[in-house]
Amino acid sequence: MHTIHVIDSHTGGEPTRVVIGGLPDLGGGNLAEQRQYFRDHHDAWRSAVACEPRGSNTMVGALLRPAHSPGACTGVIFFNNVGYLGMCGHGTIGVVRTLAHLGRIAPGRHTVDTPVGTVGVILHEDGRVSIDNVESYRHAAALRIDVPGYGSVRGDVAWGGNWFFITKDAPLPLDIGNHRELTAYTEAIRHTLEKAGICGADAGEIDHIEINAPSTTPGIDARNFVLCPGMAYDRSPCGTGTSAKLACLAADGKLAPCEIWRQESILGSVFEAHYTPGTRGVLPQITGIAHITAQATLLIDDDDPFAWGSGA
Ligand code: PYC
Repeated sequence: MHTIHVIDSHTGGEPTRVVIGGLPDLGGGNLAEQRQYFRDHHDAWRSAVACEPRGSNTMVGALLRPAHSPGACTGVIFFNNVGYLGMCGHGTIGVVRTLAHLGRIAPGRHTVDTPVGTVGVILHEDGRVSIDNVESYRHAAALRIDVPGYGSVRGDVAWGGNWFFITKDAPLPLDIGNHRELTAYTEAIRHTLEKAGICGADAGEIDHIEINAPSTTPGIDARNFVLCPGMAYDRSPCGTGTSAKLACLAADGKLAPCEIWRQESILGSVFEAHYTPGTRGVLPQITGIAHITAQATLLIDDDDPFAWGSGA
């Protein structure tokens, strides 16, 4: 029987499972190299943690690793039911809240190493967490694609720690009751991009599709629906998706530096965001809150036919 120690939380409704012990060693190297080693040699452990029957297509795992850069409070590798993420905004908020729950960090400023760079975080006294995300930028503006069954869709390609296609074009209102139709639509966009060979910089796969439209909620700027790589929608406003959106707003001159942008998710949970100018794009800061939901030991019994996860 193998045992894995985890702490679960959710950020605006989106789960994060922080792995605090029990996974095999990933050797040395930076976080990107360790993520590659995880993928090449120990991928079964990813699916044991994130896939059914212990996880689901909404689960984001966060494997804690020793800090790599001087002064960082931890390193982290994010993964899900189908693979690995560069960065994860809601997940970082979950990691910081988990470290506070474990008594490993106090309120104040810290840094966290990820495979796509070191991010600054602030744990506020009231439990909210701010992330100084990696530099985010727009790669392509006002791209038009012809999506079978839906017609012409216009959107931007932007980096926010993951690659996003962001469109305002929505076939239906962004209401939770429409989540099946919105999932089908965003899946069709993803397949169209794949078929057309449309990528981010360095052939980066665009594996997040975001519909972002003005919100009808007073005091909120926009509502989004984000399709994640495992084909589940993000219950949170998506930290990396909000960062990519800020980069597009800044590039269009529609949001000034330090101006607050309130982004709500399809569930109505909210991240507050702003940016300062970067060299290539913007340096976003995203603020949200996570709540701890469980502290558990996962058991992996080799006699169980689904011990290492089932499906995707
Ligand atoms: O918050 O960045 C995020 C995120 C990515 C995938 C799910 N959530």
